Amino acid sequence: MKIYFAGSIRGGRDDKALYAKIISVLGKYGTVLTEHVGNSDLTERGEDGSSEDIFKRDMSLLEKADCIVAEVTTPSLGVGYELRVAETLGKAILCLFRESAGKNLSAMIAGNKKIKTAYYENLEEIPKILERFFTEHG
Ligand code: 6K6
Repeated sequence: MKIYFAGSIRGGRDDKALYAKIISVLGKYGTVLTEHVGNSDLTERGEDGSSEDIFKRDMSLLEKADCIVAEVTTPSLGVGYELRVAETLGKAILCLFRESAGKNLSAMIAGNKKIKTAYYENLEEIPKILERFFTEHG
């Protein structure tokens, strides 16, 4: 199973430690193609590499992926774009939204029947959510 993990970069790095933890749980189910999303050295300023190179590399990884798992609590244009591309490519899609953060999830995600959205409060709930998703899509 090739897993594309998506999380905010230029949209803001407040949840980067959480992304790293989710990526480590995802390792139980397959290869995470985008481990860099959890890298604590990546800042929202995005000075490493040209945007064009990043875009080309990520779109190619997304094509290779079997599914996409996105942490969507911190809103990110890039993650929203990746989700739409994943939908067009027919990939299985799981979004994770942390209700305890007090944010509002876009209706473009919450209202999309092609996207499974799991609402959670804390990290301890993630293993069960992933287990359910990969039992259905493994
Ligand atoms: C270096 C420093 C900051 O960013 C970088 C390199 N940038 C990226 N590297 C890899 N993937 C990226 C980068 N920027 C965006 N992405 C992709 O878009 C990731 O797959 C994320 O899921 C998503 C984040 O989008 P933004 O709009 O929050 O940046």
